[in-house]
Amino acid sequence: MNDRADIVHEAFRARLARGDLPAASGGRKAEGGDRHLLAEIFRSQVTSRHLDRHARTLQARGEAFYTIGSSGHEGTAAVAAAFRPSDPAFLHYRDGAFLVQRAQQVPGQTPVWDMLLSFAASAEDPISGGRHKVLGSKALNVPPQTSTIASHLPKAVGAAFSIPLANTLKPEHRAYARDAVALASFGDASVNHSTAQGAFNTAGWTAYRGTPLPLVLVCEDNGIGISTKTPGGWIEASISGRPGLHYLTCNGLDIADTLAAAREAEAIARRRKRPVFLHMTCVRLYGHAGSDMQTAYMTQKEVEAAEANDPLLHSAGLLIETAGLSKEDCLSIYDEVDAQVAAVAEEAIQRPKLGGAAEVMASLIPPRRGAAPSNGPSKAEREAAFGIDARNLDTPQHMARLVNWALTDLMLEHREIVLAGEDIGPKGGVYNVTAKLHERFGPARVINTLLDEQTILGLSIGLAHNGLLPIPEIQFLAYLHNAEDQLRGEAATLSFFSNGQFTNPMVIRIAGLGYQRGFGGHFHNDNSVAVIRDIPGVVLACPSNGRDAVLMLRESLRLAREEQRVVVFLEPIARYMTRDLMAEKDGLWTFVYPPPGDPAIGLGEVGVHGEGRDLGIVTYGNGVFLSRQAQHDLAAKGVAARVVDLRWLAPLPEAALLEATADCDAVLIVDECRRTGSQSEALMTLFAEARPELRVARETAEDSFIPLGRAATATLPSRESIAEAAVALLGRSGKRRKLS
Ligand SMILES: Cc1ncc(C[n+]2csc(CCOP(=O)(O)OP(=O)(O)O)c2C)c(N)n1
Ligand SMILES: [Mg+2]
Repeated sequence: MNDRADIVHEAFRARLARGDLPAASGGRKAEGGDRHLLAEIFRSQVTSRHLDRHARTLQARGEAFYTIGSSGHEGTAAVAAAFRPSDPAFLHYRDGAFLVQRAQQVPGQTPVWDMLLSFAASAEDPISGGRHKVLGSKALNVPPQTSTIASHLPKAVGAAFSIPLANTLKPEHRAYARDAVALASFGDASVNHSTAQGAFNTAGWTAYRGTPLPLVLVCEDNGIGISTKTPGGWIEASISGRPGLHYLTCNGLDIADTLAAAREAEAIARRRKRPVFLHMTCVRLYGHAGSDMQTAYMTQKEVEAAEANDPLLHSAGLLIETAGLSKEDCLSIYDEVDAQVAAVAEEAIQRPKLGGAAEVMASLIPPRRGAAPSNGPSKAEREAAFGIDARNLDTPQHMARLVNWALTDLMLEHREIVLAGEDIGPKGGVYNVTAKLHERFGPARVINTLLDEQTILGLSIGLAHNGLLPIPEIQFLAYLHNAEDQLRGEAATLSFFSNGQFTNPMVIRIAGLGYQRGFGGHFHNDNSVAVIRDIPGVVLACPSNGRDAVLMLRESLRLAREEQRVVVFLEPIARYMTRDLMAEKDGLWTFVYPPPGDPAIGLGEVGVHGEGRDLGIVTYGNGVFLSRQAQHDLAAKGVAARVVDLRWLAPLPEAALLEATADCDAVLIVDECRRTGSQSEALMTLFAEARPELRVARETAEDSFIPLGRAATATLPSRESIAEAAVALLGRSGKRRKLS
């Protein structure tokens, strides 16, 4: 008998039978009226324990996958008991007991059955539909979390932030009660992660400024992260003095103490709207996960010391001492639940698994939701909001102003839209795109965030959970990388792992790409979007001009609002202020603002400029601008080209693109992003597969970062290089060449 789970199991029964129970911890005492609740908590703890044990057996039989247990952390059941099931809870992976206990608060729940289905990766698993072993439940307001530690903390801050905000903005799809509290739990080692630190900092910063934030952060301190020990006293030393965070501590082995501390935390968060850090000490039993051999990094004595502190023994001792239960009562609860879990497990493993790729992928794209029809902003509202700008609505403008106006109209039309980003407030953003919005809509809807991209996206995810419609801004494309996990690991996976039950629709505006004159270097002129393009389910939009930007932003907002999509809206910085295309003062890159109600540019619709059939130039962003110039130059050489503006980079508008180039003799792909990993690779493949006979070439940026100064565009496609590549593709004469 080597498995530590068996050892702990036998020890529990034997010690209970002998009455060899740990002494009372000396922590806070339960109130008289809590006896029944403590017994219920004990049952939840026992249930979670047996779920762990049977999951291990199932895994050994090849019937369960990825077991990471809650054993030792069962004190979380007492935390759950202090909150309402309507309080959103973003849970640590060791919170089985929390989930079981919360299920007691809602009629009709079957947590054992549900969790076993998840362990068995059954398609009937009610939370992930068989996609992962996650703790979660729609009915219990527990969104599933990915296994990336700490990545759920920024959105928990956002969810807490959304609660008072939603009281003001009253979004149509609001999910949380007026006085809800957001909860998030995590391990002690996770506290060190920069994502966690960022979330604590944001929570503290927010409270320090006096902004309400009903949030409880629960640190489950078992003293170790996989094999790396947390220095004794570290959590308290590093957290307890942080400004804005109310620090509380409790003994997670003592459910009376934990319940009392959790209630205190709940009261501070709910009544005073202050963030609380609840530090719960506990133990970890059976090692980190299924196959972990603890003795590689812990002494036998340490392992046994943790086991001797089995929380179930502590709870049994407490119940016997204070709640009138006998040893026999505790033992019979333990054995009865064991038998129940064993029986349910045998049934759960029989349930169907996910079939083919289509079933797996069914929740990558969230379901559509009903959204109240809107008549658009009223005339009076518009006049008030646009103010002096209204005079210019009929004169052509550059992209920065057109995007600003589109945002204005969208914010007038949809009260639930909230902007969030660095310097987007009174300054109006680095490029003035959000100018006057702060003044027009106030600081609640135009949030000047602190300087942390993870916070910006996490905040937005949390807002979206509560029905608000965030439009976060990342100041420069290169800085998305500081937070890409919030997009890739969090926002994009939520629908997938929750079988479409939880969503976080948003439109992330990012200023990016190259060609800025006299400014930048590689961070302000980053030219790769590979990291966005390959995320399943995410829409990537990239307008090339102001008119398209308006019409695509409206479509992006619709995709988020009605289809719950996560959209990245990439704005080419270099075109923000561009007015002219061919010659000075020609004004060809300015456009009259298309009023609300004009048909939007739908997802998958491409733009076509010109009718030339010799060559189709397929491009996007700045490439459209340069290709239009090259188109002009090529015409002078007798080459009739058309420029096809992709507009949408992910998913690629394949059908529309093939149609737009169907009668072209050749195709030149102009891609301003770095050759490796650029959209040109996908486009070359598309044409090779769809039209193998077609002559196709590409003109891309070099695999280089962008330098400063005069050489700023040296590695990028240019008007001249595009024309040259076109001529080379078509043959020296530049004349149309018949296909053989
Ligand atoms: C960002 C990230 N890095 C690494 C891992 C791998 N990993 C999973 S759990 C874990 C340790 C977490 O320890 P702690 O926060 O103390 O939680 P515990 O498992 O002890 O409850 C690590 C390193 C991960 N999941 N996510
Ligand atoms: Mg730990």
